[in-house]
Amino acid sequence: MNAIPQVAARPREEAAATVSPAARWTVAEVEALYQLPFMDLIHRAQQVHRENFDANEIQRSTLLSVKTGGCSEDCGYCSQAARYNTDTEREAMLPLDEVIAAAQAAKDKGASRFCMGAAWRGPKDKDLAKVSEMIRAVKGLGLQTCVTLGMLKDGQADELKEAGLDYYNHNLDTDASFYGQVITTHKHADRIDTLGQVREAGIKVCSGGIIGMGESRRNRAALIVQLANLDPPPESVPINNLVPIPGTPLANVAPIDGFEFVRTIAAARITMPNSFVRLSAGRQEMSDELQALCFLAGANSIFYGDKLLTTGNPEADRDEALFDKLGLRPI
Ligand code: SAM
Ligand code: DTB
Ligand code: SF4
Repeated sequence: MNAIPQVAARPREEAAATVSPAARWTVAEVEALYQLPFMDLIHRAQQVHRENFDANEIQRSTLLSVKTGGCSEDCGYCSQAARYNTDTEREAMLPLDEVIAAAQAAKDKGASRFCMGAAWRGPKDKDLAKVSEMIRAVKGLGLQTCVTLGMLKDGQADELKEAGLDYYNHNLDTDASFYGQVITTHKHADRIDTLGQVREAGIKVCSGGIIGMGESRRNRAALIVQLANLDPPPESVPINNLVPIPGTPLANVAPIDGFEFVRTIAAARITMPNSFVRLSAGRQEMSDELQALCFLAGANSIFYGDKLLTTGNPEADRDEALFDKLGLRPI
């Protein structure tokens, strides 16, 4: 008998009639997803995934840190916060030719998108002009472009759009009610504000979070709700597993159980059926089997290349071998 509990199965029409479009999912509904038997949850996530995507296709983005370290913010997980004593050295902005060379190499390896990150609270106007040059050049190579530069001020998103930016990454990172335990130098609401500016400018939104920072399951469910209820939801949803960085306040947090991480991917897939869900930081520490479970739960994007921003990522060869074993195709 096929008795999969149909929690959170509210039809869209009903949701639209009874709830404002900006509140499609409740925390209770997403918690109920987490509580499903694992097999039922994965089955449900696979169903949703297959209704909206080819389940054997994975999108690949390559990251480059174009301005590393020395950041004013106090994000408790981050190697690049100036105030923590980490192994990451502060570096000046990369010259344009180095960025172009890295983007070309990423394209040659098979990435479809190139994402440039800067360790800023937000860009100054003169920084933005340089990043805009980078975007123009990377776009010129035939790659999709993404940047992650922190909080934006009025007009800055328009400038990025004008330069040819496809995606802006800006993570909600964690539940609004847990945010203050991880970050105090800016607010969850500031992140939402920047996402609004990105949307207004007609740039696609990439926004997700970090799992395994000591948050509760309820916090995880609430983060998923806050992402899914963005109107519209982000096109791209990176789910990072905390990479513990010595010297940061979160260096010694107990790692999250792998199945709980997979459940989070499944919850993201079910609540954001049309979004690419990216299995993001933390892949280097995962077995091939755990990654395969994440793909089964609906992840259909990865960061590709041997480095994230400051930490390691699986070598491209290991990813190619995994794709071969699973019959996955890059898009
Ligand atoms: N400064 C910009 C900002 O905060 O949006 C852009 C760079 S910041 C490093 C981009 C994202 O990387 C963060 O929002 C966070 O989700 C992720 N991240 C940073 N350090 C991480 C870590 N140690 N483990 C997992 N994810 C991390
Ligand atoms: C995202 O969600 N994860 C990426 C990207 N967006 C910018 C960054 C992960 C950073 C992991 C830690 C590091 O390499 O410094
Ligand atoms: Fe700065 Fe971004 Fe790191 Fe926070 S996550 S310290 S804003 S680089």
